[in-house]
Amino acid sequence: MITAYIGLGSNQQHPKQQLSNAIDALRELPQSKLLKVSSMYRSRALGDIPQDDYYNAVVSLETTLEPQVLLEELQTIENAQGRVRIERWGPRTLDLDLLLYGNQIIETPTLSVPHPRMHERDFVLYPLREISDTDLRLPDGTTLETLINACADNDLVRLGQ
Ligand code: ROI
Repeated sequence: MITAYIGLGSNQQHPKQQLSNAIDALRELPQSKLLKVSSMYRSRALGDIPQDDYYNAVVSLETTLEPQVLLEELQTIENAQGRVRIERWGPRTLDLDLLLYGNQIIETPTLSVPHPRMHERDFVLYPLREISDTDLRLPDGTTLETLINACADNDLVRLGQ
């Protein structure tokens, strides 16, 4: 069993509902058990394209799915919730990012774990801290606390569950 962390984000078509539907779908993943769900957070859109605020959350799950298979399952959920990828940094109905897969480093053409931009995203790091053990580290040994201290503030607001 591996513990994986998944980041959720949405800024289109009732974002809170999108996240809640995605969490329901994640509960149904094969060979997996959803462990924890963070609070929801609202954050300003990162990137150069002006767009609506995002809603973000992070979940942990225990799984025996291989990372590539887990990625495909996440993409299936994204597609089922009507994701249309218009432009790379543009608005999205649902984004599911595989942030961490145990302590593994994965580099394939379709998958990079740890997620290469998680360290600059307060909307990933704070919810991750909420649901992880205090000693969570990246595979290279960096602590989550170190990442949080170095991360630029982006007006993150923690909402209720
Ligand atoms: N900005 C925020 N705040 N949250 C996201 O989930 C998010 N996702 C993205 C981009 C467009 C980079 N900006 C984001 O893909």
